[in-house]
Amino acid sequence: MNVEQVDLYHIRIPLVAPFETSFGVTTERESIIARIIADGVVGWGECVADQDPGYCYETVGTAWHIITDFLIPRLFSAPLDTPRHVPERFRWVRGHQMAKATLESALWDIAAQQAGVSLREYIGGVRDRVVVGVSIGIQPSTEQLVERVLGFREIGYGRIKIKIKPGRDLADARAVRAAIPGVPLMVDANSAYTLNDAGLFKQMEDLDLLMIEQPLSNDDIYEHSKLQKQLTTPICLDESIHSAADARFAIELGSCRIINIKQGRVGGLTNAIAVHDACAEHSIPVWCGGMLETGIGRALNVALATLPNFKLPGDLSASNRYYNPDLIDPAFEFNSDGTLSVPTAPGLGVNVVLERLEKVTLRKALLSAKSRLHLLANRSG
Ligand code: OSB
Ligand code: MG
Repeated sequence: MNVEQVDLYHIRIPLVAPFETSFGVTTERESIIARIIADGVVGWGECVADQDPGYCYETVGTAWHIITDFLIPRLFSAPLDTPRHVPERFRWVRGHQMAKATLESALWDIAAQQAGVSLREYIGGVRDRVVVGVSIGIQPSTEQLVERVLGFREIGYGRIKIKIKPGRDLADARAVRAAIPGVPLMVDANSAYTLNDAGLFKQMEDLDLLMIEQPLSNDDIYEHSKLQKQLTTPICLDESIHSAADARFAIELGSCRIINIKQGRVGGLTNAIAVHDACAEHSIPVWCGGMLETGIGRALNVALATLPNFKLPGDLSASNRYYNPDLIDPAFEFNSDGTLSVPTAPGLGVNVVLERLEKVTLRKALLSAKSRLHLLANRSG
C-alpha cells in the first residue's frame, strides 16, 4: 500500500438532541474525517476524540496536531504491507490512540476494497447483523429520562444504557428499572465516582443491572478490582482500557467481568481485534462502544462488532438517533429485530456525501506524498 494523499476535514456537526454525561453536555460534535488515497483507492476514517478533554486527554486539537505533524509523515515514508502493521509504524508516537486510529481506519477501508470484500469479511466477522442498544444521556429530570427511555423502547431498542453522575444516579436508575422491568439495563458513570461510593453501587445491586460501566477513575484498574470484589453486578471497563495489555491486566486483577471496546480508544482496529482476542481467551465478553460517530466511524464499529466474542449489544444506534442528515447515504437504519445491518459493499461499504461533509467542515488540510504540499483552508463558524 502506497499512501499518496491524505485529506483532513475538521468538522462540526449538530446532534439531533443534546447528549449529557458526567463530564459535560455535547450539542454539536466536532471531529476529524480523514480521506486517504493509496494505490489510487480512496478510504475513510473518523477521529473519535471530542472537542474537549472531558472523556480522555485527546481532543480534536491534539489529534489534528499529532496526525499532521507526526503520523502522516510516517505513512508517506514507506509503503505498508497491511493495516495490521500500522500500530508498529506509529509506535514511536506515545499514546494518542484516537489520532492513530483515524488513519488506520482509512487504510483498513482501502485494504478490504483491494481484496474485493467488505471490511466484515476481511476481518473474519461472523454475522451480517449486529445487536444494538441505545445510550441515553442525563436528562433535565428523572421524569423526562423515563419518557425518553420509553420512547426508545417503542422504537424497539432492546438494551438501554443510562448515563449517571453524582446526584443523578440511584433515583434515575430505580425509576427507569420500574418503568421497564425485565429489559436489559445498564448504567455508565464515565469515571465520576471513587471507592468511597461503593455503598451507592451496592444499593444498585437489586436493580438487576447488566453491568456498571466505568464507575471509577479513567486511569484506574486497581481500585476497580476492589469495587468488583464487593459487587455481584459485573463492572465493565471503558476509559481504563487502551490496549490488549491493559485488558489482560484488568482481567487478571479481577477489575471487571466485561470490557467495552472502542477501536479509537485502543489505537485502531488492529489493537481492537487484539483486545477482543485477549478477552475471548479469558472468557470475558466484550461489546462495541460508541463515541457519537457519524456513519463513517459507525461503519467501522459495526464491522468490528461482527467478531465472535462481541456477545453483548453495542452502543451502535441508527444514524437518525445522532445526526440528520448523517454524512453517509444511505444512513444506518434500525431493523425491527433490534439490529443494524452490516454493510456488504467492499471496504467500509458506506457512501460519504461530499457536499454534506464540505458543508460541516471548519478547516481542511490536504497533504500529498509527492509534493509534501500542505494546503490549509480555514473557515470560521
Ligand atoms: O462512555 O460510552 C461512553 C459518548 C461519548 C463519550 C463517551 C461515551 C459515549 C456514549 C455514547 O455512551 C455511545 C454512542 O455513540 O451511542
Ligand atoms: Mg462509557
